[in-house]
Amino acid sequence: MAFDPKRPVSRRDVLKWGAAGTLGVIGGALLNPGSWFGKTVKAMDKHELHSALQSHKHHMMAHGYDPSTEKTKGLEAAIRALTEFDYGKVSKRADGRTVRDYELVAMDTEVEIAYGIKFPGWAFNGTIPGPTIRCTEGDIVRIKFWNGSKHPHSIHFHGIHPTNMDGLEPVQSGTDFTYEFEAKPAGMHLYHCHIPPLAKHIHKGLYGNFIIDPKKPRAPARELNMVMNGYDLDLDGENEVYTVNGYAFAFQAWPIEVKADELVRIYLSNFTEFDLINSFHLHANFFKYYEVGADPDARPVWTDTIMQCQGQRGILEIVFPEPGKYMFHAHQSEFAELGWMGFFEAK
Ligand SMILES: [Cu+2]
Repeated sequence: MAFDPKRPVSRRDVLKWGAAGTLGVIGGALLNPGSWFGKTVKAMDKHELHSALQSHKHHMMAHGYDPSTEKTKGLEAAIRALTEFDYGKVSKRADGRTVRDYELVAMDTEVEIAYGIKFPGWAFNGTIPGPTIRCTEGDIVRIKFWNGSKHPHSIHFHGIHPTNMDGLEPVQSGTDFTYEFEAKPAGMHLYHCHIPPLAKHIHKGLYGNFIIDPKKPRAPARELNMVMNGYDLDLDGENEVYTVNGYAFAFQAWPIEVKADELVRIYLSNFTEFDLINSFHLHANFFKYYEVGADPDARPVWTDTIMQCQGQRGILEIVFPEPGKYMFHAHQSEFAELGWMGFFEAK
Protein backbone atom coordinates (compact mmCIF):
# COMPACT_ATOMS: atom_id res chain seq x y z
CA MET A 1 0.00 0.00 0.00
CA ALA A 2 1.36 3.44 -0.95
CA PHE A 3 2.41 5.64 1.94
CA ASP A 4 0.08 8.57 2.41
CA PRO A 5 1.38 11.15 4.88
CA LYS A 6 -2.15 12.56 5.33
CA ARG A 7 -3.68 9.23 6.28
CA PRO A 8 -3.93 8.81 10.05
CA VAL A 9 -2.31 5.75 11.60
CA SER A 10 -5.07 3.24 12.15
CA ARG A 11 -5.20 0.47 14.71
CA ARG A 12 -5.12 -1.97 11.80
CA ASP A 13 -1.76 -0.55 10.82
CA VAL A 14 -0.50 -1.13 14.32
CA LEU A 15 -1.89 -4.65 14.26
CA LYS A 16 -0.18 -5.32 10.93
CA TRP A 17 3.08 -3.87 12.11
CA GLY A 18 2.74 -5.42 15.51
CA ALA A 19 6.28 -6.47 16.31
CA ALA A 20 7.64 -5.25 19.62
CA GLY A 21 10.49 -3.35 18.03
CA THR A 22 8.15 -1.80 15.52
CA LEU A 23 5.68 -0.69 18.15
CA GLY A 24 8.55 1.08 19.83
CA VAL A 25 9.25 2.98 16.65
CA ILE A 26 5.59 3.85 16.18
CA GLY A 27 5.41 5.08 19.72
CA GLY A 28 8.53 7.16 19.32
CA ALA A 29 7.18 8.82 16.19
CA LEU A 30 3.61 9.33 17.33
CA LEU A 31 4.60 10.61 20.70
CA ASN A 32 6.96 13.20 19.39
CA PRO A 33 5.69 16.11 21.49
CA GLY A 34 5.45 18.37 18.46
CA SER A 35 3.08 16.03 16.75
CA TRP A 36 1.17 14.61 19.66
CA PHE A 37 -0.74 17.67 20.70
CA GLY A 38 -1.82 18.48 17.14
CA LYS A 39 -4.73 16.70 15.50
CA THR A 40 -2.62 14.66 13.12
CA VAL A 41 0.90 13.34 13.13
CA LYS A 42 3.34 15.45 11.10
CA ALA A 43 4.20 14.19 7.62
CA MET A 44 7.86 14.11 8.55
CA ASP A 45 7.21 11.89 11.53
CA LYS A 46 5.07 9.60 9.45
CA HIS A 47 7.74 9.37 6.78
CA GLU A 48 10.32 8.41 9.35
CA LEU A 49 7.87 5.99 10.83
CA HIS A 50 7.22 4.37 7.48
CA SER A 51 10.92 3.91 6.71
CA ALA A 52 11.51 2.43 10.12
CA LEU A 53 8.64 0.04 9.66
CA GLN A 54 10.01 -1.22 6.36
CA SER A 55 13.30 -2.08 7.99
CA HIS A 56 11.50 -4.04 10.70
CA LYS A 57 9.36 -6.08 8.36
CA HIS A 58 11.78 -8.91 7.86
CA HIS A 59 12.23 -9.40 11.57
CA MET A 60 8.47 -9.38 12.13
CA MET A 61 7.76 -11.97 9.46
CA ALA A 62 10.49 -14.22 10.73
CA HIS A 63 9.51 -14.11 14.39
CA GLY A 64 5.90 -12.98 14.65
CA TYR A 65 4.98 -10.91 17.66
CA ASP A 66 7.65 -11.17 20.30
CA PRO A 67 7.02 -8.81 23.19
CA SER A 68 10.04 -8.03 25.27
CA THR A 69 10.24 -9.60 28.68
CA GLU A 70 12.47 -6.78 29.89
CA LYS A 71 11.14 -5.47 33.20
CA THR A 72 10.62 -1.87 32.20
CA LYS A 73 9.11 0.72 34.56
CA GLY A 74 5.73 0.34 32.85
CA LEU A 75 5.76 -3.43 33.15
CA GLU A 76 6.71 -3.21 36.83
CA ALA A 77 3.85 -0.78 37.46
CA ALA A 78 1.37 -3.18 35.79
CA ILE A 79 2.62 -6.07 37.94
CA ARG A 80 2.43 -3.92 41.11
CA ALA A 81 -1.13 -2.85 40.25
CA LEU A 82 -2.15 -6.52 40.41
CA THR A 83 -1.60 -6.85 44.14
CA GLU A 84 -1.27 -3.33 45.57
CA PHE A 85 -4.31 -2.14 47.48
CA ASP A 86 -4.29 1.28 49.14
CA TYR A 87 -6.07 0.95 52.51
CA GLY A 88 -5.32 4.57 53.42
CA LYS A 89 -4.08 5.97 56.70
CA VAL A 90 -6.34 4.46 59.34
CA SER A 91 -7.65 6.28 62.43
CA LYS A 92 -10.69 6.06 64.73
CA ARG A 93 -13.29 8.75 65.18
CA ALA A 94 -14.66 9.60 68.68
CA ASP A 95 -17.77 7.50 67.89
CA GLY A 96 -15.57 4.50 67.12
CA ARG A 97 -15.97 4.67 63.33
CA THR A 98 -12.92 3.78 61.24
CA VAL A 99 -11.63 6.69 59.16
CA ARG A 100 -9.38 6.10 56.15
CA ASP A 101 -7.38 8.98 54.67
CA TYR A 102 -6.06 8.78 51.11
CA GLU A 103 -4.18 11.20 48.90
CA LEU A 104 -4.61 11.35 45.15
CA VAL A 105 -2.60 13.78 43.04
CA ALA A 106 -3.48 14.38 39.38
CA MET A 107 -0.40 14.95 37.21
CA ASP A 108 0.40 15.48 33.55
CA THR A 109 2.98 12.77 33.08
CA GLU A 110 4.48 10.36 30.56
CA VAL A 111 3.55 6.78 31.28
CA GLU A 112 5.10 3.74 29.63
CA ILE A 113 2.24 1.70 28.14
CA ALA A 114 4.09 -0.87 25.99
CA TYR A 115 7.67 -1.82 25.32
CA GLY A 116 9.27 1.43 24.15
CA ILE A 117 6.03 3.42 23.95
CA LYS A 118 5.35 6.35 26.25
CA PHE A 119 1.92 7.94 26.47
CA PRO A 120 1.47 11.60 27.51
CA GLY A 121 -1.07 10.78 30.20
CA TRP A 122 -2.98 12.48 32.95
CA ALA A 123 -2.57 10.18 35.91
CA PHE A 124 -3.48 9.83 39.59
CA ASN A 125 -0.26 9.44 41.61
CA GLY A 126 1.74 8.92 38.40
CA THR A 127 0.27 5.62 37.20
CA ILE A 128 -2.43 4.44 34.77
CA PRO A 129 -4.56 3.02 36.30
CA GLY A 130 -4.38 5.02 39.53
CA PRO A 131 -4.06 3.36 42.95
CA THR A 132 -6.70 0.81 43.97
CA ILE A 133 -8.57 2.40 46.86
CA ARG A 134 -9.81 -0.20 49.34
CA CYS A 135 -11.88 0.01 52.52
CA THR A 136 -14.68 -1.77 54.39
CA GLU A 137 -18.37 -0.99 54.22
CA GLY A 138 -19.28 1.66 56.82
CA ASP A 139 -15.78 3.20 56.98
CA ILE A 140 -15.49 6.97 56.64
CA VAL A 141 -13.45 7.52 53.53
CA ARG A 142 -11.55 10.82 53.13
CA ILE A 143 -9.74 11.42 49.86
CA LYS A 144 -7.64 14.53 49.62
CA PHE A 145 -7.41 15.35 45.93
CA TRP A 146 -4.72 17.75 44.82
CA ASN A 147 -4.78 18.86 41.21
CA GLY A 148 -1.17 19.17 40.03
CA SER A 149 -2.21 19.01 36.37
CA LYS A 150 -2.51 22.03 34.07
CA HIS A 151 -6.20 21.20 33.52
CA PRO A 152 -9.24 21.16 35.82
CA HIS A 153 -10.12 17.67 37.09
CA SER A 154 -12.24 15.96 39.73
CA ILE A 155 -12.82 12.53 41.26
CA HIS A 156 -16.17 10.88 40.82
CA PHE A 157 -16.59 7.76 42.95
CA HIS A 158 -19.21 5.13 42.18
CA GLY A 159 -21.30 4.11 45.19
CA ILE A 160 -23.93 5.69 47.42
CA HIS A 161 -22.94 9.10 48.84
CA PRO A 162 -24.13 12.74 49.16
CA THR A 163 -24.34 14.53 45.80
CA ASN A 164 -21.95 17.28 46.93
CA MET A 165 -19.25 14.56 47.16
CA ASP A 166 -19.99 13.22 43.69
CA GLY A 167 -17.08 14.83 41.83
CA LEU A 168 -19.02 16.89 39.30
CA GLU A 169 -17.39 20.18 40.36
CA PRO A 170 -14.04 20.92 38.75
CA VAL A 171 -11.02 21.25 41.03
CA GLN A 172 -8.85 23.88 39.38
CA SER A 173 -5.16 23.44 38.61
CA GLY A 174 -3.03 23.99 41.73
CA THR A 175 -5.93 23.64 44.18
CA ASP A 176 -7.27 20.77 46.29
CA PHE A 177 -10.55 19.31 47.50
CA THR A 178 -11.31 16.61 50.05
CA TYR A 179 -14.05 14.11 49.27
CA GLU A 180 -15.57 12.54 52.39
CA PHE A 181 -18.32 9.96 52.63
CA GLU A 182 -19.34 6.69 54.23
CA ALA A 183 -18.28 3.71 52.10
CA LYS A 184 -21.35 1.87 50.75
CA PRO A 185 -22.54 -0.46 49.38
CA ALA A 186 -19.98 -3.26 49.67
CA GLY A 187 -18.80 -4.33 46.24
CA MET A 188 -16.47 -3.64 43.39
CA HIS A 189 -16.62 -0.01 42.35
CA LEU A 190 -14.42 2.51 40.62
CA TYR A 191 -13.44 6.16 40.42
CA HIS A 192 -12.56 8.54 37.61
CA CYS A 193 -12.33 12.19 36.67
CA HIS A 194 -15.72 13.64 35.67
CA ILE A 195 -14.78 16.83 33.83
CA PRO A 196 -15.89 17.33 30.20
CA PRO A 197 -14.90 16.39 27.59
CA LEU A 198 -15.26 13.21 29.60
CA ALA A 199 -13.94 10.71 27.06
CA LYS A 200 -10.71 12.68 26.85
CA HIS A 201 -10.29 13.11 30.60
CA ILE A 202 -10.88 9.41 31.20
CA HIS A 203 -8.92 8.15 28.21
CA LYS A 204 -5.87 10.16 29.32
CA GLY A 205 -5.69 7.95 32.41
CA LEU A 206 -7.60 9.45 35.36
CA TYR A 207 -9.25 6.32 36.78
CA GLY A 208 -8.84 3.39 39.13
CA ASN A 209 -10.63 0.65 41.07
CA PHE A 210 -12.46 1.28 44.35
CA ILE A 211 -13.15 -1.83 46.43
CA ILE A 212 -15.51 -1.77 49.40
CA ASP A 213 -15.18 -5.02 51.32
CA PRO A 214 -18.30 -6.37 53.04
CA LYS A 215 -18.28 -6.26 56.87
CA LYS A 216 -18.34 -10.06 56.85
CA PRO A 217 -15.16 -10.73 54.84
CA ARG A 218 -15.27 -12.75 51.64
CA ALA A 219 -13.64 -16.21 51.75
CA PRO A 220 -9.82 -16.09 51.88
CA ALA A 221 -8.30 -15.98 48.38
CA ARG A 222 -5.34 -14.83 46.36
CA GLU A 223 -6.65 -11.42 45.34
CA LEU A 224 -5.78 -9.61 42.14
CA ASN A 225 -6.73 -6.21 40.76
CA MET A 226 -7.29 -5.70 37.03
CA VAL A 227 -8.26 -2.68 34.94
CA MET A 228 -8.93 -3.01 31.21
CA ASN A 229 -8.13 0.05 29.10
CA GLY A 230 -7.07 1.35 25.69
CA TYR A 231 -4.81 4.12 24.37
CA ASP A 232 -5.51 6.29 21.34
CA LEU A 233 -1.99 7.22 20.26
CA ASP A 234 -2.82 9.47 17.31
CA LEU A 235 -6.03 11.12 18.62
CA ASP A 236 -8.25 9.73 15.85
CA GLY A 237 -10.85 8.46 18.32
CA GLU A 238 -9.73 4.83 17.99
CA ASN A 239 -7.41 2.93 20.31
CA GLU A 240 -4.16 1.54 18.96
CA VAL A 241 -3.08 -0.27 22.13
CA TYR A 242 -5.16 -2.27 24.65
CA THR A 243 -3.99 -3.49 28.04
CA VAL A 244 -4.89 -4.88 31.40
CA ASN A 245 -3.30 -2.77 34.16
CA GLY A 246 -1.93 -0.22 31.73
CA TYR A 247 0.87 -2.09 29.93
CA ALA A 248 0.47 -4.09 26.70
CA PHE A 249 1.21 -7.82 26.94
CA ALA A 250 2.36 -7.41 30.57
CA PHE A 251 1.21 -10.85 31.68
CA GLN A 252 2.26 -12.55 28.49
CA ALA A 253 5.80 -11.50 29.26
CA TRP A 254 5.40 -12.25 32.97
CA PRO A 255 2.61 -14.81 33.59
CA ILE A 256 0.69 -14.38 36.83
CA GLU A 257 1.76 -17.15 39.19
CA VAL A 258 -1.05 -18.88 41.07
CA LYS A 259 -1.40 -22.19 42.87
CA ALA A 260 -3.52 -24.99 41.49
CA ASP A 261 -6.60 -25.53 43.70
CA GLU A 262 -6.35 -22.17 45.50
CA LEU A 263 -9.17 -19.64 45.15
CA VAL A 264 -8.16 -16.67 42.97
CA ARG A 265 -10.36 -13.57 43.18
CA ILE A 266 -10.06 -10.84 40.57
CA TYR A 267 -11.52 -7.35 40.88
CA LEU A 268 -12.04 -6.42 37.23
CA SER A 269 -13.18 -3.15 35.64
CA ASN A 270 -13.38 -1.65 32.18
CA PHE A 271 -12.14 1.89 31.49
CA THR A 272 -11.72 1.50 27.73
CA GLU A 273 -12.87 4.65 25.95
CA PHE A 274 -13.93 4.79 22.26
CA ASP A 275 -14.82 1.07 22.15
CA LEU A 276 -18.18 0.40 23.78
CA ILE A 277 -17.37 -3.02 25.17
CA ASN A 278 -14.39 -4.94 26.45
CA SER A 279 -14.30 -8.53 27.69
CA PHE A 280 -12.39 -11.13 29.69
CA HIS A 281 -11.98 -14.68 28.43
CA LEU A 282 -10.19 -17.47 30.28
CA HIS A 283 -8.82 -20.55 28.50
CA ALA A 284 -9.10 -24.15 29.66
CA ASN A 285 -11.16 -23.28 32.74
CA PHE A 286 -14.38 -21.63 34.00
CA PHE A 287 -14.95 -19.02 36.70
CA LYS A 288 -17.75 -17.54 38.79
CA TYR A 289 -18.64 -13.94 37.96
CA TYR A 290 -20.39 -11.57 40.37
CA GLU A 291 -21.61 -8.41 38.64
CA VAL A 292 -20.56 -5.47 40.94
CA GLY A 293 -20.48 -7.94 43.84
CA ALA A 294 -22.84 -5.78 45.90
CA ASP A 295 -25.75 -8.23 46.27
CA PRO A 296 -24.88 -10.90 48.86
CA ASP A 297 -27.72 -13.10 47.56
CA ALA A 298 -26.73 -12.91 43.90
CA ARG A 299 -26.06 -16.17 42.14
CA PRO A 300 -22.85 -15.87 40.11
CA VAL A 301 -22.60 -16.64 36.41
CA TRP A 302 -20.54 -19.79 35.71
CA THR A 303 -18.70 -19.12 32.49
CA ASP A 304 -15.38 -18.60 30.71
CA THR A 305 -16.20 -15.22 29.11
CA ILE A 306 -17.81 -12.04 30.40
CA MET A 307 -18.18 -8.61 28.86
CA GLN A 308 -18.14 -5.16 30.44
CA CYS A 309 -19.38 -1.87 29.07
CA GLN A 310 -17.46 1.33 29.96
CA GLY A 311 -17.52 1.74 33.75
CA GLN A 312 -18.86 -1.76 34.30
CA ARG A 313 -17.05 -4.00 36.77
CA GLY A 314 -17.32 -7.22 38.71
CA ILE A 315 -15.60 -9.93 40.73
CA LEU A 316 -14.28 -13.17 39.23
CA GLU A 317 -13.55 -16.24 41.33
CA ILE A 318 -11.34 -18.84 39.69
CA VAL A 319 -9.90 -22.16 40.83
CA PHE A 320 -7.28 -23.62 38.50
CA PRO A 321 -7.81 -27.38 38.60
CA GLU A 322 -4.25 -28.43 37.73
CA PRO A 323 -0.83 -26.96 36.99
CA GLY A 324 -0.43 -25.34 33.58
CA LYS A 325 -0.39 -22.10 31.63
CA TYR A 326 -3.90 -20.71 31.20
CA MET A 327 -4.24 -17.94 28.65
CA PHE A 328 -6.60 -15.01 29.30
CA HIS A 329 -7.50 -12.13 26.99
CA ALA A 330 -10.20 -9.90 25.60
CA HIS A 331 -12.42 -11.94 23.32
CA GLN A 332 -12.34 -9.09 20.82
CA SER A 333 -9.45 -10.71 18.96
CA GLU A 334 -8.15 -7.37 17.78
CA PHE A 335 -7.82 -6.08 21.37
CA ALA A 336 -5.95 -9.25 22.32
CA GLU A 337 -3.51 -8.86 19.44
CA LEU A 338 -2.95 -5.20 20.32
CA GLY A 339 -1.88 -5.94 23.87
CA TRP A 340 -4.74 -7.25 25.98
CA MET A 341 -3.67 -10.81 26.66
CA GLY A 342 -1.71 -12.75 29.23
CA PHE A 343 -1.30 -16.02 31.11
CA PHE A 344 -1.93 -17.46 34.54
CA GLU A 345 0.70 -19.99 35.44
CA ALA A 346 -0.73 -22.47 37.94
CA LYS A 347 1.94 -24.43 39.83
CU1 LIG B 1 -10.04 15.38 34.21
